[in-house]
Amino acid sequence: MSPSLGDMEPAEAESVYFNEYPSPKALPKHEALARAFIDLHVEANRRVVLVTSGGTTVPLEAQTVRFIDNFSAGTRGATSAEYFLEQGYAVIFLHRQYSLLPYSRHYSHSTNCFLDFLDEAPPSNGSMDGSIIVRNEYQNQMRDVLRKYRYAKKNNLLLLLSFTTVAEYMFELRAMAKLMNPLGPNALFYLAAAVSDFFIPCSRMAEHKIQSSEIPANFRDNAVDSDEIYTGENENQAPRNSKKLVINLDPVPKFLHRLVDGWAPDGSMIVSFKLETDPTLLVYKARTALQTYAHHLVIGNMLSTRKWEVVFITPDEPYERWIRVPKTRRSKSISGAEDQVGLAEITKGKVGQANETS
Ligand code: 9Z3
Repeated sequence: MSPSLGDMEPAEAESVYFNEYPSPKALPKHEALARAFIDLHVEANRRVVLVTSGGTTVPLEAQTVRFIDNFSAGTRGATSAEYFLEQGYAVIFLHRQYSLLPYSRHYSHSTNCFLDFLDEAPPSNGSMDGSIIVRNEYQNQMRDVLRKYRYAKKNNLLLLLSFTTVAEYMFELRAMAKLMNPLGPNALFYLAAAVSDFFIPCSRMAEHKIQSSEIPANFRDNAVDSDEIYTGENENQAPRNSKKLVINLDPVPKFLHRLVDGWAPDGSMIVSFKLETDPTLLVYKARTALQTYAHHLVIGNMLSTRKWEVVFITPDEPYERWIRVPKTRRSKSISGAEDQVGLAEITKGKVGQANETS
């Protein structure tokens, strides 16, 4: 049996993993865009942050009908990107396709349909139809968001790049980190994306849609009748005619090692997130991650309270610091878009600020 990627040295796991997958089709275009973006900001001596956001998918079939998804709407990433822009960073926003984006997040996935923000003005100059305008109650907030969005666009401060699968995410992360090398200490990595821990290697993935009902024998290759169907096993071990689906996943190599030791520029700052549901594990897991990968900051959050509290785990004092949004500030914005713990602290290069409690 060949060794699992999880048992290999990080550098070996890297070469095995990246050799197994074809590089994403969009990668050359993303690299060209990122290179131009980074050159511009190196020239301006501006700090650049790579914000990753949203969940990765794990396809069950090469021609994918079914996939496993990781929880994340992209609120943390999109909100934090706005804070980074406010603090003068240029932002590469590497996000799950169709997840929340900076600025448009206030309207795109809000409790209102975007049409609810609009109105028709009374017709003028003899016209039958009035212009479409923003409703009165949304004018101020929308003007503010629009100005910030326009400013970021006009000054080329925000680059949007998307991924879907965990493999695409890995290729993009590696490519972006390497391209960011000329930034040196002006580079920051803020890894809020919810990255799957398990995947099916290409070599063991079913090509076609996994069948749940009987397929006549003359349509099947090497099929064995059984009550179970296996995916992630070798093709000839996998009965194609069955009732139960058994999925066999491998661990995704821990690429944070490679980011810290190989891909990211010397002197850059690396911030990762740790998501848990069991409160007794959160601090332990976040601290273990920090010790294992030896980066700069792990931000721990619980699924149920992630919008109101996070814990910063640092290698130096204070080691553990909780930041909580007081109950009175937990309201939704006028658009209905939810806000999150304001991680302005990180964007200022500080850990902890006004709304913290311990
Ligand atoms: C997070 O923990 C993010 O804060 C959330 C944000 C995904 C909870 P939303 O997008 O949610 O605002 O809905 N991200 C990191 C999750 C993750 O996959 N971390 C890995 C782990 O926990 C380490 S890289 O093992």
